[in-house]
Amino acid sequence: MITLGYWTHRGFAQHIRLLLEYLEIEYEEKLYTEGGDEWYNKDKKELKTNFSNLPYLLDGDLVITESRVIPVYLVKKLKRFDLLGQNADGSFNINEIAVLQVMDAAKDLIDQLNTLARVPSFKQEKMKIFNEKFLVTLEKFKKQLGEQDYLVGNFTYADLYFYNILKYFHFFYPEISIFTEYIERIENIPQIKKYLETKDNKVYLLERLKKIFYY
Ligand SMILES: N[C@@H](CCC(=O)N[C@@H](CS)C(=O)NCC(=O)O)C(=O)O
Repeated sequence: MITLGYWTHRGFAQHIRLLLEYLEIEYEEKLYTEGGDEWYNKDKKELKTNFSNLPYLLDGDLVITESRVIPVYLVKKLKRFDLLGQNADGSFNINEIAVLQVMDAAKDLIDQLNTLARVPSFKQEKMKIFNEKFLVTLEKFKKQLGEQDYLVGNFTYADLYFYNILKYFHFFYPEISIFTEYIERIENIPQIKKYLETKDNKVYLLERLKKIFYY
């Protein structure tokens, strides 16, 4: 059985949860209470890896950390190379590079949001910040998406990563409709739909963000 360890919120694990659901992999979650001792004083020390962190994934004796690496392991394990942008047999396809580019650009975007939304003046200045900081990057993603259904054409794990970031944007900017059709498309993927209807928003509330951000 696969175990995903993380805090009781979305954070760096949500796209992995979505991928596990998408791939219909049986898994259990080890949820840590933030500020609790169990992670820092016990499991973090005991995890058999040089890079002990949250999230982690356990698969038998294998311990994998790093939130953008865990998805690679999962899709390789299931030989769903298409989800990496590769050809179905795992051979090189230029889309593989596009997936990595999109992942890096998306990481920069969420890091930026994460930083700026913690500034006390964020609430007052959020529209100015949106126009000055985020719009230009979001426009790039819009261009990347173009008329395609997904970011590199076919569905890849980068879509789940980017989708999760869009949900954060939606949280901070509910008045702005961005990537609405794209979000709907992802939320209508049967496995994702089922997850959203059953598990999502029960434990991993975005509402929690209100406590840590100046919002
Ligand atoms: N580069 C790592 C960063 C992981 C990270 O910063 N995890 C945060 C939660 S978002 C944490 O609380 N880690 C627990 C720890 O530092 O022990 C990744 O992407 O997985």
